[in-house]
Amino acid sequence: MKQLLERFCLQGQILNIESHGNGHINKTFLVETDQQRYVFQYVNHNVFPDIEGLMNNIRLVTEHLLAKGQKTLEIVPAKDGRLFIQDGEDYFRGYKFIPNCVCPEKLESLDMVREAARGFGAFHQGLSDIEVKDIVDVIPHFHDTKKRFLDFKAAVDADAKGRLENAKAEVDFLLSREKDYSLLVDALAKGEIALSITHNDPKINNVAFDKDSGKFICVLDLDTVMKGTFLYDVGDGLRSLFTGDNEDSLDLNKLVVDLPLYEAYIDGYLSMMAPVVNKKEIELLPYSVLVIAEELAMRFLGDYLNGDVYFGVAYPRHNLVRAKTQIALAQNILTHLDDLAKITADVSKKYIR
Ligand code: ADP
Ligand code: GN1
Ligand code: MG
Repeated sequence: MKQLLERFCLQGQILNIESHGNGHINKTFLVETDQQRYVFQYVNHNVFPDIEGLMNNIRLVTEHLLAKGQKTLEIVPAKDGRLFIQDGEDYFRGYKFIPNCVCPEKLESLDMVREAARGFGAFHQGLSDIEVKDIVDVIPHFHDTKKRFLDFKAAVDADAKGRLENAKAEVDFLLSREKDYSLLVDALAKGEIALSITHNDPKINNVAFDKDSGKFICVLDLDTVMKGTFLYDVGDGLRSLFTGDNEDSLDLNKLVVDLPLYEAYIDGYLSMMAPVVNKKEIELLPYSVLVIAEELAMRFLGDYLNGDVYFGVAYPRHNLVRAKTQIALAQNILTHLDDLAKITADVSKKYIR
């Protein structure tokens, strides 16, 4: 790795290299010189076939934020000016280390929820005027829920592994909700909501918080930035907070929509994004969580039916269990849509006049 590092523009002499963080996708290292600290990563080429496009997306997004004086990841270029280097099968890139930060794996408080949402709100707000046409889709159709539904139906029809009989109720539920799947996609296509930049992995461990103050510093892990509506991220961010540690759990009773958590997230988010959100987007906020939960349920269940080809599994029914969790969450949200709409309306009155 030292030889690879020599090919980057680093300040000072390398003193130490060690493994860093808990990411599941990339291999991350902390590199220390006598003057600076850096984070270097082997980018997962299996998940991301177009590393050039991916790094160019990150360059465009981070330059846009930096030009506005916002904190963000900062790429360390190679000496030949490229944004990464390729070494055989490996793709290697670096960022400046963000000092004094923590990226929590677990939710600790509602203040943390509010701060994480503020972080994503600041990210979206900063990017609300970027030229979206230059951003490539590193995973095409990622949140195209209508396409996800077609893929899901194809998996049901094929029943390639004879597993359909284990998942009848879940399949029926997802087939019955077809009308939800066009809510975000059609609003985008009609121009009722803005096409902008989404992060697409808005989990709490992708937010850097200041170790001392607990305030957000910036959003990390920009590999999946693509075009879309911010509602994808709000929906997915809330979805992941609601399922928390239970994404793989059989105890569906634990899965209730936590209204104070929803309020804290929407409050944090709109405190940053209120100047750029429109009425339709506000109306769709509660539905965004529903749609993303249903979409992920279709992805898990489709993968179960296909024989677990996308998501790694620890046992044969793992993806079925995961799908059940998302379905339980979606069903819970369906019974709380009025509460969520009321909270959203009340919070938005604070920020939008
Ligand atoms: P993955 O895609 O594998 O999740 P991430 O880009 O999220 O990879 O990085 C993994 C972890 O490394 C993060 O959760 C964070 O703890 C740490 N990390 C990544 N980039 C930086 C950085 N620039 N400064 C400090 N820590 C970082
Ligand atoms: C995958 O591996 P992780 O947690 O970063 C998936 C997300 C899902 C999530 C569900 C590129 O993300 O879309 O929401 O699993 N990422 C990709 O746990 O497919
Ligand atoms: Mg990460």
